[in-house]
Amino acid sequence: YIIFTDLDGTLIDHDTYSYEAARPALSLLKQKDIPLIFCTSKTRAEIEVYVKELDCRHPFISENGGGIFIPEEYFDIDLKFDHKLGNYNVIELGTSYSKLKDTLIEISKSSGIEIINFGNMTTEEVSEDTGLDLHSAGLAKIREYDEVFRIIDETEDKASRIMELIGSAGYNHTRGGRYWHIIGNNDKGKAVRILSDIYKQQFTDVTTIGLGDSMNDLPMLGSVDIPVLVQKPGSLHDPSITDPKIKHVKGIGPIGWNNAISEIIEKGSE
Ligand code: 2M8
Ligand code: MG
Ligand code: MG
Repeated sequence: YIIFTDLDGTLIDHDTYSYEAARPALSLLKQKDIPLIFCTSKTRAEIEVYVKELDCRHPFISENGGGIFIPEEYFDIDLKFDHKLGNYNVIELGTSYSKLKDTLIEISKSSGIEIINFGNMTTEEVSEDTGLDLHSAGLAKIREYDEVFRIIDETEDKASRIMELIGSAGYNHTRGGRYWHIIGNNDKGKAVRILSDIYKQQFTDVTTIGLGDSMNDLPMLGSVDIPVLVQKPGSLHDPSITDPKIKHVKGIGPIGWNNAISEIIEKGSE
């Protein structure tokens, strides 16, 4: 097995950002040496905190499939990548942050629809709005491939207008647990397929598992062998996700994560 997982609302709790409830399954993966690959809308700087804390030295995917970061010498095969950054070989699928941010601001101005985006929020404001502590909020602002925003006094009309304009500007959008995102020609699914193919070159027998909670996880869930959706606060599964192939597991965020992984891995090794 290899496991692709979303972070916010999936491995970590939507409100407390804690993964405590997933500890048992996390240890099981360590014990069995199963690669755990973070695939999130978080930034590289944010993900690196989890890489350290969980001592999870595997490749990871940042900002909704914008970048794939592969530790040097992780694979033995001859890897095709775009550039080196520190100890990573980077496969870049996303569009530069400054372009995305400028386009978004332009769209807001021309449409007269007010938005608030991470680039125009202070670290304090990001912290207040997300519940992240100040340090983590700072890391969330170090963006490379994805701008995060809210629509002020959002209505369905305003949202569809903004998304339409993002489309005509040649970009894409997605939605996480709290925010809208403007992204380039990337999504979590594309990145998952590329990285899965690399694993398959190195190891013959690879079954992929994917876990998520929100709409931005759909492309990832569509690109793995075993797709799992955890519950959102209120004990509901995202109602916009209806694909019958996706396993709906009981448990909010990390609780559902723990249930699903324990079940799949233990059953698989019987
Ligand atoms: C943003 O991502 C979440 C993911 O679901 C969202 O869209 O609501 C990202 O900007 C991420 O960098 C940040 O850590 C997170 C905090 O909730 O919000
Ligand atoms: Mg999420
Ligand atoms: Mg996410």
